[in-house]
Amino acid sequence: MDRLARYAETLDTAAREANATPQITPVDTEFSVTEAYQVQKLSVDRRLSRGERRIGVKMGLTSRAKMQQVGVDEVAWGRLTDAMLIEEGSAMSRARYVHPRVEPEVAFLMKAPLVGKVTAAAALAAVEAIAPAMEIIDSRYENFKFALEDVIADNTSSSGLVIGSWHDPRIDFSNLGVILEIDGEVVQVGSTAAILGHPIRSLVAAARLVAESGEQINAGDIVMAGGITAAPNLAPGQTVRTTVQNLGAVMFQVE
Ligand code: 0L1
Ligand code: MG
Repeated sequence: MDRLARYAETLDTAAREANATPQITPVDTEFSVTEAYQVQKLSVDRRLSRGERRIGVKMGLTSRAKMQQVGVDEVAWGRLTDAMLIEEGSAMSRARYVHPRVEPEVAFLMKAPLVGKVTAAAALAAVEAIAPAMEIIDSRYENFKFALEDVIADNTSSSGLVIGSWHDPRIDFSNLGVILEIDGEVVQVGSTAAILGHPIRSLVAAARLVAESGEQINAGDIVMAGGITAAPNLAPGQTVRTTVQNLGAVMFQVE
């Protein structure tokens, strides 16, 4: 097994067993972003070979705050499978994750493919619907610490998603107020504008980045646009709710 396949196996096992693993970059100082995306694909391919189904992509590092935290000025993407879906209003098991956090987001449902360099207008024309959403991020690395290459290899920390009701995308969603509540207490407040200034820019970036890996966004795909606020830790017993102005609320429980 070559080194990239070894990393993919380690990260896949860490996710399956909910056990943290050391970062790659402190030891393999030559590990590149291109190789990291190859590891991500190899790792998600292992999931697909176990019967999981690809359902779309997630965008990460889409806010200035997140880019500064990781020390980058480029967004990253990850792959979503049906096993990551948490039904709206249901409970997720904390024990299945290493150290999960939650991000309020919006999600796009695609009605047409998007490939490579596209305009914002073309991206919007390919959107069937928009929904309030939350992503469960769960770095498989110890202490939730990583360099850019590490986090890309780790499917950009993606591990779960919850989607609310789909809405007609022909509304102005550039600057909608967002509230994240845990147990009825407001813990984060933000705006969809935190996603690259306008969430549609995240979809434009997704089309470009996914094409760089030789893939495309397909009709029927879900695209998670990116985190809107800081991501609080999740603990058993919590009720977590995100409300997006004009799009309504989405919630789940932690058990
Ligand atoms: O979805 C995100 O923006 C998170 C990307 C990875 C960084 C992190 O895990 O905080
Ligand atoms: Mg996210």
